[in-house]
Amino acid sequence: MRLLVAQICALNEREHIGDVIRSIPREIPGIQEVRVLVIDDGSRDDTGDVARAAGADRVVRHVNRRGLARAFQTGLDTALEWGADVIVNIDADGQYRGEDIPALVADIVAGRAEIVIGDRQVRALTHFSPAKRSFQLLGSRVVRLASGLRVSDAVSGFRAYSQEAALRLYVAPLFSYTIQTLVQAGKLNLAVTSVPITARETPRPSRLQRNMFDFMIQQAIVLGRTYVAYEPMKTFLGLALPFLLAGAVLIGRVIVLGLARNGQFANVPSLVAGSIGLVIGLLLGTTALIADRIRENRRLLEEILYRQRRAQVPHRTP
Ligand SMILES: Nc1nc2c(ncn2[C@@H]2O[C@H](COP(=O)(O)OP(=O)(O)O)[C@@H](O)[C@H]2O)c(=O)[nH]1
Ligand SMILES: [Mg+2]
Repeated sequence: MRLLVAQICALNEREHIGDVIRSIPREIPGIQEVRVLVIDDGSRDDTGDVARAAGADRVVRHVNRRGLARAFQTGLDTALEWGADVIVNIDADGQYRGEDIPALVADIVAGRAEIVIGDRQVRALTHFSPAKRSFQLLGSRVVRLASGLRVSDAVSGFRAYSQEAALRLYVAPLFSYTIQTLVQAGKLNLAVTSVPITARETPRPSRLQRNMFDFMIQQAIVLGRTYVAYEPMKTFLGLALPFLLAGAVLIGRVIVLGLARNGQFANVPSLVAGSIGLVIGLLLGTTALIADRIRENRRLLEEILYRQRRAQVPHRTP
């Protein structure tokens, strides 16, 4: 493959980004050229200058902070403009080792995968508190259910994407890209594998999460929104069904009791509750139909976006 782009999304990372950039190998088996791309998300410090001095080939700057998800998409767009065959995302805080990149991209270079997740082996990460470890493992389990993928470390920021995967993915400007991209990859049937990597301790305060609880809520919102966009029928019919069933049972009860009393229909509370259940169920059912049409629309838009981006990529590998 011709070009590997290592992209680094950074927010106020002057202290660590230089070391990260210097740790990225410029020669990787199966790759002709390695370039480093930094997306500086409106840092208040001199992250961009430090990155350039450390050897970054390009620093794209958002004048204002637009968030990690948006920065990630800016990175993919820029790397594709360069004609990247493989895009590696690595964090600016030194949590991941540039030295692990050759192992990370091996499956993509060999044509065995379209996305490779660097698996931090969370179970054995002693610098994570037991609570953080449990929540991360639980989160990955939920992402496995939602995406249908066998991923063991869903929020790892150390990943590699093939050009095809980068062309197919579209990251909405929500909280973060990690879970969105996995749900999309699962629903778009991209080939995802994991390789074990080393994760270092990063003592500086997180730029992304205020605290663990906030992080979980934000990620749950991202997961919910992305899942509904791809599985509207399952979601809304799943919600409608209990209401329809409860409504039918309650109204059935009124009718059966009424018939047993020779047509004297009495049970008003059941009748009211049953009717409300049926109405809510029907509304959710209608929502399912409309959302399913919107899903179809999204499919077409994704295909248009894919073809348009593909047409703009220079030097495509056959
Ligand atoms: N562009 C951009 N990057 C961010 C933002 N928040 C975090 N990052 C970067 O995303 C990576 C992961 O953030 P980090 O603070 O290490 O998150 P944590 O590892 O989950 O605590 C680092 O490279 C950060 O510089 C943001 O709002 N915008
Ligand atoms: Mg970090």
